[in-house]
Amino acid sequence: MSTVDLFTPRSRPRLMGVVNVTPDSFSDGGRWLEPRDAIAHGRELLADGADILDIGGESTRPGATRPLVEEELGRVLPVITALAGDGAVVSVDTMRAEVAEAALAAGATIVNDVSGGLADPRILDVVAAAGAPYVAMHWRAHADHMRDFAVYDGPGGVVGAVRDELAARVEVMRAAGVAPEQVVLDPGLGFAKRAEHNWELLRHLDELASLGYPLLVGASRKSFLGRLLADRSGTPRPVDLREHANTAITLHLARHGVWGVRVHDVRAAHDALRVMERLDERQDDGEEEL
Ligand code: PMM
Repeated sequence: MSTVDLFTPRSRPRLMGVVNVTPDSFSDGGRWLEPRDAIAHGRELLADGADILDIGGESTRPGATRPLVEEELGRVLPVITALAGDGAVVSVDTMRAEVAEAALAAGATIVNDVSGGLADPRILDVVAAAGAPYVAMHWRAHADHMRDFAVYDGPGGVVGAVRDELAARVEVMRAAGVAPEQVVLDPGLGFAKRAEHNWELLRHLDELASLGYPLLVGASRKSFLGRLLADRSGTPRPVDLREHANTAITLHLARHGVWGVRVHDVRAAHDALRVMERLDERQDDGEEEL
């Protein structure tokens, strides 16, 4: 997919495949820390049907401590350079202006900022100057204490709070010179959210879409799925056995017309979306055998 296709309407969401170049991400920490492994993994995700590769060098798992900026740069830049060099549409998953700027210079197309510009407001200047698509996620605090902020007791509950806080971020972005056409919003499942908050947000995507921006959602491998699928003793389903549940969520997101879905297992999501798309075509299916 070329950059120009990023915002053209299409019948299914774009698939953003996750490449975490970190030692400690909850979903796949340490598996792709070597640039060579991360690059090979990114290529696999492309072959599986990824439209975008999301390359990140900072773990946001609850309780994680932050890497130094030099560490983050050292992790992501070689991987971005190689995969963008292959022609992939790359997003950089970073909260830091310096990393976003270097990533764009290395060939990244999109800036995916889980803090929506709160962690490092200068990132908005970088995005505005580059004219780059900007994914702004709902966020309240860094990973080491975000659990303390998972409180949504206003009248609109979690959905109203996330909608209003994202709308406020959009105002700040626009004041910084970010064009509305650049913006994608994300409810930030699992970030200062408890399981019930995530389910509520997934049930009310329309209210978030009413802000008028494309939506990206990432549920893949998150702990609310592990909790849903816990065994009889209450032990959460392990991270790598949550994929079928995530596929169900991907289809739910597609039915609600989201712009993008952030996943680890691109093939599972891709295949499910192809089936959905085929069913929606309603054409004469000819003489195909069972
Ligand atoms: N989740 C994670 C990291 N980056 N970016 C966006 N836009 N949305 C998300 O939900 C999101 C993200 C954490 O998950 P990981 O450890 O699987 O990367």
